Amino acid sequence: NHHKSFLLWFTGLSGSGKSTIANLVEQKLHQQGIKTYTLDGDNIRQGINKDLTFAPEDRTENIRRIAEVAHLMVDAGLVTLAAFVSPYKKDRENIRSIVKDANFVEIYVNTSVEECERRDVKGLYKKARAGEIKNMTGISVPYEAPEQPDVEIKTEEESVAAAAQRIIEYITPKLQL
Ligand code: GGZ
Repeated sequence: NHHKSFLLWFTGLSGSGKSTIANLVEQKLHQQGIKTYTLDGDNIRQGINKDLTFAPEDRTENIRRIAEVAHLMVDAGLVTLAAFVSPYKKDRENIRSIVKDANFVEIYVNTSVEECERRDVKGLYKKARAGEIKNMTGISVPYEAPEQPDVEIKTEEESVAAAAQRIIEYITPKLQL
């Protein structure tokens, strides 16, 4: 039952599919008897980070705190999943230095802004276009795409099931102590 622990970090635009894929990966890990925890906007931005906005400097602090929490979880032996827009390259490099490099897996959920806007699950893109939301990633502030992610998922070409399976295949050999 002993295995290495990891931080699986999902980055991508709002509505790209990060949480959906992370949730399926988590389910598959559970089926292998692996204990996990998933950090996402729902349990972080309403809790420890409820003082933070979407201004660039607050996003940096958001990611830093999440990385520190994830570090503790990885130390405790959990395979930790994190799904955050995390739009800035510097912030993602900082995660790698907080959690040990060998324990960090960067997963780029690459869905075009056109497709995210078409899906607009939460109506945020519409609000951003109407000027009701400032600092909307992909619309009014940039998303800095990873250049060398460990895994890249193109959701417009690959199903959620196939993407989750590919992530499992990537990490399975790394789980052995
Ligand atoms: C981006 C926003 C914004 C703005 C609210 N820009 O699809 P969602 O709803 O569930 O995921 C998005 C989430 C982004 O929070 P993160 O903590 O992941 O962002 S970051 O890593 O950049 O700190 C979206 C919602 O919050 N949301 N306003 N302006 N996403």
